[in-house]
Amino acid sequence: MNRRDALLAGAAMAFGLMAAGGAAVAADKIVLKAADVHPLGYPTVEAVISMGKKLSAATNGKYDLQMFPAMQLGSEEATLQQVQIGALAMTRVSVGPVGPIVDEVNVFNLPFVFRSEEHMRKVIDGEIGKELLKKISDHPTANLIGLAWMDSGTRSVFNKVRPITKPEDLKGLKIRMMGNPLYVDTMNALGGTGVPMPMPEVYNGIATGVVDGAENNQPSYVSFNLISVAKYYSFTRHLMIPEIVVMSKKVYNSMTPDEQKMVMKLGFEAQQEERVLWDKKVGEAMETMKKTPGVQVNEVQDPSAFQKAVKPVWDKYGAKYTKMIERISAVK
Ligand code: BDP
Repeated sequence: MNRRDALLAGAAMAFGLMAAGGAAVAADKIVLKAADVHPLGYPTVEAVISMGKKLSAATNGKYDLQMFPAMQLGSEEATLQQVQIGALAMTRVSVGPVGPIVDEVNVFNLPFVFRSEEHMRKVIDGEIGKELLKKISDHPTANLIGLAWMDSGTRSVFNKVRPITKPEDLKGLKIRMMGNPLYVDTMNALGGTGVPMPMPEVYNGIATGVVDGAENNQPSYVSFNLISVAKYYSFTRHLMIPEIVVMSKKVYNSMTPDEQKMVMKLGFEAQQEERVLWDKKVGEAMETMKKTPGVQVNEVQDPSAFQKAVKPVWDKYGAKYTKMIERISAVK
């Protein structure tokens, strides 16, 4: 490369970086950086990697996706901020931390809003799912593009003190919740004390007794190794929070209209692929929970007692979502 070419390449690279941020331009290749708190092999991570491979193939190698898994880039709140400013191209997060940015999605964060996982999948695949992704993309200051929903099963409480069979058992227990006031209120309504804490701090938080436990789906309980610090896993099934893949608006806007269409299409395919991997992962996690010494898994006595307990949360947050809640319930 002569000096002029080198200068031009340097300028192109700088321009690319400025224009696209999280999309680093190397020669004629654009690397889209993506993040996830989960490790390689976890359904959400694999589905996004597969989406990247398809995008690369569809654009003759113009785009490549580089995944930073396992909290390498920090908490979901941190990666979301990086996507918002364009330092990262994509991140897969829970709807939890998106709620404080785009209020409309908080409807999915209401406890017991879905009847079953099947119901949840129908909702995210249908009109409502598309509409809420668009709300994220259309939000004037979020700087995010809603690409896809993913399945994250059902969340239940685990702790290191005792099995939870009824809401009263949560009394006096400090339970880590994701950083969204709605969740803290949910845990308080269920009878425990909700403590907001980013995921990277949870293992130590439980190990050192800052909190007594947390709540999550079975795969996360196992893969974040929380199973080794909190032995009682109780099926309270209080939250069913979909995951979401968001892209940086800055990066998206740097793509051609055809590429943008392609990304949206591949997003929906990733949504379908992830759930196949998800069902398998839940089965594996349940196996691990059964055979790990000391781990006790229990059903609660009366699931409706937990549903009744969260009425104050619905009173406080549900009103503004009345129409959307009706539409969600109407999905059969
Ligand atoms: C897991 C979600 C992940 C969240 C985590 C949490 O997949 O996005 O970060 O829960 O509780 O189920 O923070």
